[in-house]
Amino acid sequence: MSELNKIALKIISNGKGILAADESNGTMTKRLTAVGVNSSPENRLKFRETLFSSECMKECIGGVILYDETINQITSFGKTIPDLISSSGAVPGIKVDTGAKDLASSPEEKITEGLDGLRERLKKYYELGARFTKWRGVYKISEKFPSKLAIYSNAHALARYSALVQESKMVPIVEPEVLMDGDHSFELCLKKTSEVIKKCFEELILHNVDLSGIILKPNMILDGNKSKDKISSEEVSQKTIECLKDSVPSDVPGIAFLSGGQSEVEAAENLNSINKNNNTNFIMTYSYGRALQQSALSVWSKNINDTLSTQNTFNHRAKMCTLAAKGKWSNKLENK
Ligand code: 5MM
Repeated sequence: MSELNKIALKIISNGKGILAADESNGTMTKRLTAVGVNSSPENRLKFRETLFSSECMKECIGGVILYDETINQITSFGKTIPDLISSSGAVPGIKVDTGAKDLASSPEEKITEGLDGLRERLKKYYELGARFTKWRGVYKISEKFPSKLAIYSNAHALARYSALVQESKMVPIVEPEVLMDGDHSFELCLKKTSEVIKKCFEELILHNVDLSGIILKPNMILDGNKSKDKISSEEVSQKTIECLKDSVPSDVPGIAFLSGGQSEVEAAENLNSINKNNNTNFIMTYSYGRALQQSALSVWSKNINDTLSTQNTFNHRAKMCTLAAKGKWSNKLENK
């Protein structure tokens, strides 16, 4: 077993999942403003250290994805953030892309940037304690999108990023996200997601990336968020598994889904069905941002000093997601 494979398995085994707390300052400001909290570096740290000190960090969370500001912060009790995360047994990770920009010659689409100077930044993050990284490609969906150009250029960037990350002895999370925005059907989501993931692996293989030392972070197969239809949880799991079986090489140890705008309960229910029906060798778990933090943020915003209530809310969400990662979640447990 390679060192990279060991790290990947430590993050995603035994029902553990990933907390995606890597919102850039722009996104975090939107989230905090929406609940009436001032987005200062101190408040961003306070919310995040409250989550990272929660009980569920030991049982449920295998890895935390951080943003550059957070990985450099010191907690109110004097620990570095990576030390706080490691002390619960979880692995600190870091988002290393610098965001999605308009794609030249197809400006309605995006290309993710951040390759310039990446080798040097990775060295610094390793020294700070990071052992895995994340890079997200975003794809607009409709009959004509994503274009071949967007599919190819994002796959190429994801592969170049992954090769550099493995050279720095860290595990790359490869996140190709076909967005939920639109009135498209789940059939179109299946077709486009398969095309996107297949191209990613073509490029990863071309760049000699060790597939046993990556984690794939894809979207689930869903109807668009403006569609009048809504696929059932059972169908989500069947179509998602069909897509991954057909497009992901078997060397990949695990798949950690993004929540993509699903509600907290939907994201747990769909992951649960996926695990109940999982007939592959892939570990299937979560790497949720909104679907792990939304309720906790709302509770925290009512009193930012109420650590206990915030942590209780976060503990419950993480526990539900971990049950779902084992196929043991139920509505009854959700409402207990
Ligand atoms: C946590 O949000 C991440 C994006 O932040 P920026 O847009 O500020 O860079 C995002 O990459 C996230 O990690 C994934 O999309 C998963 O998050 P969700 O909320 O979709 O589970």
